[in-house]
Amino acid sequence: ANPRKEILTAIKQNQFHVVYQPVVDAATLQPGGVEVLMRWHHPGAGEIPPDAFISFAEAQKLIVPLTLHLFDLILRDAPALKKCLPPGSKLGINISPGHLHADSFKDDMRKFAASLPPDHFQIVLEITERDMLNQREATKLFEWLHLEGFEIAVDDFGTGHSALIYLERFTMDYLKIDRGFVNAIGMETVTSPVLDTVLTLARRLNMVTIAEGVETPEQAKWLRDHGVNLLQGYWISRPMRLEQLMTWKPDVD
Ligand code: G
Ligand code: G
Ligand code: G
Ligand code: MN
Ligand code: NA
Repeated sequence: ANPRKEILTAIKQNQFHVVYQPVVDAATLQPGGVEVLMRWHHPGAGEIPPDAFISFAEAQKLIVPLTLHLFDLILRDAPALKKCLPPGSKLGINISPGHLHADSFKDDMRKFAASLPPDHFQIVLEITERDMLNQREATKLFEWLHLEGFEIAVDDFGTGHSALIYLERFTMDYLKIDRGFVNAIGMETVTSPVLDTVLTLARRLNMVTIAEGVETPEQAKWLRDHGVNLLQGYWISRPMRLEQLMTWKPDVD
């Protein structure tokens, strides 16, 4: 089959769904919001990994319709999300560079935000470092996003596209520390000097830090003790379907 058509068909036939992964306060473990992650269950091929279908959609110039579909899926869930997430909850949404730089981007964001229940969610756009290469464009776009009330997170920080200079040049609200760093906690005899330095830097730049891929209580403790603000990962919760999220409670004693 024509793979381009597969994605369009999948949108029409409702083969995509979303899952939600809680992001919790490092000290209290209380949820502050969720990251929305897209899933594709193909009737023949089964689960298609998001890395694969996202980069494929990018290459086929289908990332805009796919992200608009993601927005629709979130909007469908919004009334239920409003019931289980308190006012001010963060809604983290991954935005691909192909969409960020599309002509329709601002309009798409405005429409999506206007369709959500009013004054309830704080949208956080998760953007990777490599998407900020065009400096002038990114500066203007980030200013616009902030004026419109969106927040910005640098996603996957430290995965190889890092240019520390971007952190200083752009105003971004959150730094999401890639799970590669988190994974290494406890494996080295002396603790992670690079991660320590990144955290100091983030603090100096007034960014809120989020650790991704937290899988063990030891990692959570190390991160909390080193001043990381928020935690996300399997130790707290796997990404969940809406129905599970509705009854999910942090496992605090
Ligand atoms: O969801 P997973 O758990 O496997 O994510 C794998 C990769 O796919 C991550 O880099 C994640 O950011 C990306 N991803 C998952 N859902 C979406 C989405 O809705 N939009 C974009 N652009 N990327 C997504
Ligand atoms: O690139 P991005 O950070 O958006 O992708 C988040 C990805 O990380 C998703 O694929 C999600 O399923 C995955 N993830 C979330 N928590 C954990 C974890 O604790 N361990 C691992 N290995 N992956 C995780
Ligand atoms: O769930 P598991 O048996 O892996 O938990 C090991 C320890 O970590 C237990 O003390 C459990 O209560 C704690 N734990 C696991 N997840 C959470 C969480 O999200 N919040 C808190 N406070 N403790 C947790
Ligand atoms: Mn992300
Ligand atoms: Na990430």
